[in-house]
Amino acid sequence: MNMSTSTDRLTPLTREQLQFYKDNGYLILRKSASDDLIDAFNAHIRSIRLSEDMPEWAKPRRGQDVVEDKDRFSLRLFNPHLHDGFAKQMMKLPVIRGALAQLLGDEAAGVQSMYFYKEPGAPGQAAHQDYYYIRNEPNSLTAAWVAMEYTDEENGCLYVIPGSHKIGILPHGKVKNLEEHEAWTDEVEGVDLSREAAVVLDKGDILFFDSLLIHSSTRNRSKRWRRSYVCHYIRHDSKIEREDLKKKYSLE
Ligand SMILES: O=C(O)CCC(=O)C(=O)O
Repeated sequence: MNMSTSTDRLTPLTREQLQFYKDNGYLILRKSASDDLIDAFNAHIRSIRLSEDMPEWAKPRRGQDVVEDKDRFSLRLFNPHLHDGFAKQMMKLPVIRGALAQLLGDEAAGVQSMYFYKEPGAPGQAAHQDYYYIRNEPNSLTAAWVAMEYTDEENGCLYVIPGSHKIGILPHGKVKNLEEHEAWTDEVEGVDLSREAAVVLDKGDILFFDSLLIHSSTRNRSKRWRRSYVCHYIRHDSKIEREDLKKKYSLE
């Protein structure tokens, strides 16, 4: 990938924020995407899901037609940036590009995107480290989790263990609490999860986190959705193992 190290990108992070990220493995940039932009993207995804001939990539369940109308606004869209221009532009937000370049020391490239509806009643994801799922060398994997609406403990916000990115990669096993978490993922083992702290975000806030940070989310116990757009990035010169995520998207 031919990527110049351009100097015209944003540098949104202060020295204090960079130090906070180094110490804690995560960082919140408040109100970093405008309400207008978030509303437009939510409406765009909604229109894709409302379409009578919904493309295969956008379906809540691959290979299955939508049976009930409420299913149109459920689960997630996996890797919409591969198929949809708006989703790709949201992956490339200048503030994200700039922050990642500061965090990683060089230009980042996008490798994965997920738009979550997390509808009322939907389970969360058990505690894990993203590097367990997305191996890359040298490891520079970083997430940008954009709140597409207000998210708190009630509608299934993210929880993190501050500083846990310093422990290194840990073994993962079967999910323990199936009441709370999806069964198809794995759960980190040998960690005191009582240290997890809720990350309450407003619409347009962006949470950046390290691939070794232990994080999870809880079931949505509210009557609201918990929409989020979560993209994963690596430094442009890191190499990724998974075939399905091999395509790197320049953020320029
Ligand atoms: O948003 C969530 O509920 C889980 C997302 C997550 O754990 C991840 O993207 O790694």
